[in-house]
Formats: sequence, structure tokens, C-alpha cells
Amino acid sequence: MASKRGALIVLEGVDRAGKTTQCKKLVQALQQSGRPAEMMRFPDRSTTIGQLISAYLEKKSDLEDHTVHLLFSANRWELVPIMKKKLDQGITLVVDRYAFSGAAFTSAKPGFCLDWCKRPDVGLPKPDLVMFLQLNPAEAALRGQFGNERYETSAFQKSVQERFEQLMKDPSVNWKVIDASQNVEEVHADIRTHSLNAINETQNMPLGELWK
Ligand code: Z5A
Repeated sequence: MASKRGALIVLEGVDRAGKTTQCKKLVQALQQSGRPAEMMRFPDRSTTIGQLISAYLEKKSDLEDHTVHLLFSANRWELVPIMKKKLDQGITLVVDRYAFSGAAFTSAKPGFCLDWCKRPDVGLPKPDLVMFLQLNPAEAALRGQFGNERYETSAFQKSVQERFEQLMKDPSVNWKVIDASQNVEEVHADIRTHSLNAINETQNMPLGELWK
């Protein structure tokens, strides 16, 4: 019998929902229970493409909106060979933002439709589980002010939230909504339960292709 593959688990959510905190905790919990797991994040600012994106987000450079959208997607595609290799080796990948952020953020800009925004990411490795950390703006505000990066304004984040809600209507993706207003341990418990289920359910199934 072929060896079991790792699961591809994605955390999405609005600004300050706790994605990074929870990705780290999940990887630690999986590793402590003897399950190989690693964290990834998008954008991955360490690559040449990622550095272009990082300068754009930090407002050190300007890029045309279609161009930066395609760079975000290229940043995912360039890591697909590594992702597939790790999943084949039985390593579960816990990913902080993925193609859903790509589609939600660009389609929140004037003149972009969700369908166009999804296209460049069609065929990416399909997550076995996508958890959306739900947090309303008032609760997010209690966690501190917006940072200084591009997109960190309340009006834009509201549009992004609406686009995520549209994306979550797609039944071809295994979405779970997590109440991110709970304390860190309660959120982690929910995320761990969904993740263990996904790992067990998908370990003998082939990896899917996103939005295909
Ligand atoms: N973007 C895009 O346009 N296109 C794409 O394709 C992709 C991304 C992939 C990348 O930002 C930006 O790029 C992002 C989307 C866009 N723009 N925005 N906005 P990033 O990934 O570098 O950073 P971020 O995702 O925006 O980080 P974040 O949203 O600010 O944070 P978070 O990861 O969700 O939360 P956190 O860092 O874990 O926690 C935030 C604070 O809350 C921190 O002080 C924690 O201690 C606290 N926290 C966390 N959990 C709790 C609970 N449960 N209770 C109380 N306090 C908590």
C-alpha cells in the first residue's frame, strides 16, 4: 500500500483574526502528537517574486493592480513543487493565507470581478480544509490598530470580508468557519479538531486541483 500523504490545511481570515498565531500553534500541536507538519505562508516574501510583493505591500514600490495580482499567484505556483514533495512525504502543510486571499483582496479593488481573480490560481493544489477565522471589525480593533501596510484600512477590509463570504459559498471547497473572537486556546481547540478530521479523512485520497 502506498504511504499516506500529508494534508493541505489553509487558514484564511481578515486582518488580526489570529491566522499566524493559530498556524504556529497547530503545527506545534501536530508535531507534539507525532504527526509531521510544517508551516508555510503566502505571500512568501523570501523569494525574488516575494520581495517584489513585499516592497509593494510596504508601499516602497507601486505596481499595476493586475500585475501584482499575477505576482501573488506566481508566488504560490513557484512553491507548488516543494508543497507537493512535502505532502507526498507525509508532511501536513499548515498554510497562512492562500489563493482565497488572492481572489478576495484583488476583487475588492474597483474594476475586478471574482471570476477573473480566481483564474490564475485554477489548478493549484487544492486544500483539504480551509478554515476562515471570523472576527468582526470591533473585535479586531481591540487587538490593536491597523498596521501601515497597503490594504490595512477598515473600508477595504470590509470589502475583502464580503468577497470571502462569496468564496465560501463554493461547495467544492471544504470551508469551516471558526469563531475567532474566542480566546487563543478555544480557537486552537476548534482548529485542531477540524484539522485532525481532515488529516484522517484525506490521507489515502489523491490531492485535488483547486477550482477545477
Ligand atoms: N494578500 C493579497 O493581496 N493577495 C494574496 O494573494 C495574498 C495576500 C496571499 C499579507 O499580509 C497581505 O497581502 C494581506 C493580504 C494580502 N493584507 N492585508 N491586510 P501578511 O500575511 O503579511 O499579514 P496579515 O495576514 O495581514 O497578518 P494579520 O492579518 O495582521 O494577522 P493575523 O495573522 O491574522 O493575526 P496574528 O498576527 O496571529 O494576531 C494579530 C494580533 O492579535 C496579535 O497581537 C495576537 O497576539 C492577537 N491575537 C491573536 N489571536 C487572538 C485571540 N484569540 N484573542 C485575542 N488576541 C489575539
